[in-house]
Amino acid sequence: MGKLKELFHQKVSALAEEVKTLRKEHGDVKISDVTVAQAYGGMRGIKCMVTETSALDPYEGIRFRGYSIPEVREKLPKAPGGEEPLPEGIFWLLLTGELPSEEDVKEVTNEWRSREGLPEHVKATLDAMPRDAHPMTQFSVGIMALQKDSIFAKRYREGISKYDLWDPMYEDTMNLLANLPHVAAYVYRRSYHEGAHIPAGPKDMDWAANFAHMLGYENPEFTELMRLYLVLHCDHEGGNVSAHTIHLVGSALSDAYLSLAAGMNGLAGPLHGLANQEVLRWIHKMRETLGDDVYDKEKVKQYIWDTLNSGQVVPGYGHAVLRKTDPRYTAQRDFAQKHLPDDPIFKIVSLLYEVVPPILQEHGKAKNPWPNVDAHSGCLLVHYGMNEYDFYTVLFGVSRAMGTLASLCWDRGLGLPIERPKSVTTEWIKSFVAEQKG
Ligand code: HAX
Repeated sequence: MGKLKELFHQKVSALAEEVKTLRKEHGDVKISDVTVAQAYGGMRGIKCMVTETSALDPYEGIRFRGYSIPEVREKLPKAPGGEEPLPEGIFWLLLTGELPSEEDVKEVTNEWRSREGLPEHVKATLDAMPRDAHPMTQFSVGIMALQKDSIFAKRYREGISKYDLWDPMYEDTMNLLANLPHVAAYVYRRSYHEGAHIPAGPKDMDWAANFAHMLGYENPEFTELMRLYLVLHCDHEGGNVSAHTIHLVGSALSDAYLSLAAGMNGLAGPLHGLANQEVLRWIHKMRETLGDDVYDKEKVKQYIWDTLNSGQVVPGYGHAVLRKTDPRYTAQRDFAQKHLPDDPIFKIVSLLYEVVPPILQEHGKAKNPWPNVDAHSGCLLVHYGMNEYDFYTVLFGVSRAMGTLASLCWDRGLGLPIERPKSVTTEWIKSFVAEQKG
């Protein structure tokens, strides 16, 4: 057993014992009440599930195992000569709760790179799809095609103790993470580069560098961006649509492939991960409409009001939990200020940062007028030549798989049961309310 798997098993076994005691001794302690508004309103704020990998504070933003984004950028190992953290390191942190050493990170790179390689049937499945099928649809289909080789499904079929399920879940997780950049690059090259695929790079290339290489980008700054991008999008506690879906589907003991594909279909919604492509599409339309006036504050304000008055959302702004600027936005802004301060789209993104929040406040609906992660990511990608907006959410998906699959390993290690909340009818709510009031 490698060091990562052993450390994970040690940690999850210890916590499983603690949780057993906690449930036995304090199982009846109330941690949340539910109002009628919450039952109709997307279950906001109800504390009713457990996710170990990260926690989101409305004002401070995400912490991965207790570490903020600036801390993660500072403390995680970097590639030789690089300044951004390696995604292998964040995966180690998410899975074990411990900061990895350079050696640990190398172990993950070696594991992933040794497990990579798309089976022919996966390529044939993707090749059977129209090239203009949305990249997220292709990505999800590619993940499903890989499911045939699920070790979890095979071991379950053979008969496995429920106490050992963490093991094949870990194996599926590692195989999936090894191959997701390959599925993503395959989709990208067939959709936008006439199927001119690029073979994987040398085995000592880190995960993100190899991904950038297979996508067709050799600029070292783009590689650094990929490392940062893949770290920033990796996890956002458990209640967001993609993470929650993966946790829910996994609770039926569906394997990692089935669970991840389901979550990716949720990430493909425009109010969630697809917002990153929508931001660029919206900015592009604004440029077309305003022409040379695109840097004119008053014209931009009017364009934003036109969007709101036509009943549409301003993409990239607002959040279900956050109540301040997303630190993932700030980290990307920091990258832009360092590497592309004069980029014309970065200038628009910066102008929007000034102009959108007061308008959303005046509009009076959005509880959070500040930008989220998706408001910034596209502008960085366009700068390095990735103009295919529809592909952006696939990059998000490759990253999000790290946190959600690490969580799935914990779910099975902790022996969490099938998820089954209670739903009620409006008739039930009406009579319950009448009873309470009357
Ligand atoms: N533009 C216009 N209206 C907005 C808005 C925005 N950016 N954000 C919220 N609102 C509106 C909502 O549509 C809602 O209107 P109604 O009362 O008419 O239904 C009202 O303000 C209250 O919404 P809220 O409580 O502030 O926000 P929600 O928790 O319901 O929704 C969303 C959170 C992120 C979905 C929302 O802010 C939104 O639609 N933003 C734009 C899309 C976007 O950027 N999504 C990505 C979010 C981050 C993410 O998941 N990344 O993957």
